[in-house]
Amino acid sequence: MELLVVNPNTSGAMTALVERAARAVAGPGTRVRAVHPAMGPASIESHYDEALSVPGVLAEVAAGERAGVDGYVLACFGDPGLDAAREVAAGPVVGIAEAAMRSAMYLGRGFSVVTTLARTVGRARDLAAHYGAGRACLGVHACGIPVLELESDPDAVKKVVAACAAALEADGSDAVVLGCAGMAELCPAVSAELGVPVVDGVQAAVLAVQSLVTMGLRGAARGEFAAPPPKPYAGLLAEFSRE
Ligand code: 5HY
Repeated sequence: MELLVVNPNTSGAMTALVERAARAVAGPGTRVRAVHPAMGPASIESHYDEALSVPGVLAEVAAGERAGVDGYVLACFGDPGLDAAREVAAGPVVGIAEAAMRSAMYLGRGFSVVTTLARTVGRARDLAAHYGAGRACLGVHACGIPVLELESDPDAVKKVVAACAAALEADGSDAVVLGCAGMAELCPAVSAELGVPVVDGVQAAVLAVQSLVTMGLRGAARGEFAAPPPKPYAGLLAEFSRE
């Protein structure tokens, strides 16, 4: 099978990072490619960033459909454009926030999320409620590191570990969900420090999609997630017109 990991921001370094993390857990018969759009925000840290990342996500999914990709991972913790991507993709599409939260719910009564900037905490809370994980999500916290500094900040692991330890203490939770694709490679060091399950959404999502494809399950194709009705799009979005 071929899986496409879409990094919704335009950072080549983060795309390479999520590809490494994804390939580290993909099965022997699974080919994984990671891509990012040619258009959109360098990182996603606001509702504005997220809204403007969606056309790029949908352009990459459309390219994946032309290439016959079997399944998709949206590698941004806001799961931007997830529902729209499910309308245009034949195969399953899984967002890293949803996959991480569902995985954490297997591991205990409750989990904490540690994301990047405080302003993204609300979005993570909304997603937990949206995915039916509201009761298990005992708290959402920020480590205060901007997305693109996760790789360059020499103290990133120390800061993320401290934020996770404080979250576990404050929430009384059993596990931690890392709230950014850019934290994927920090996961082993953080879990070694904390001694509790630490979930990386990139790997959780790759394994979820791989399982769905292995079971022969494709995305819902009728009703709410049927292909979008054909219509013309104008201006900058003309390429999204559907016949
Ligand atoms: C992410 N932003 O995973 C989110 C993290 C966040 O560019 N990739 C991003 O802070 O919401």
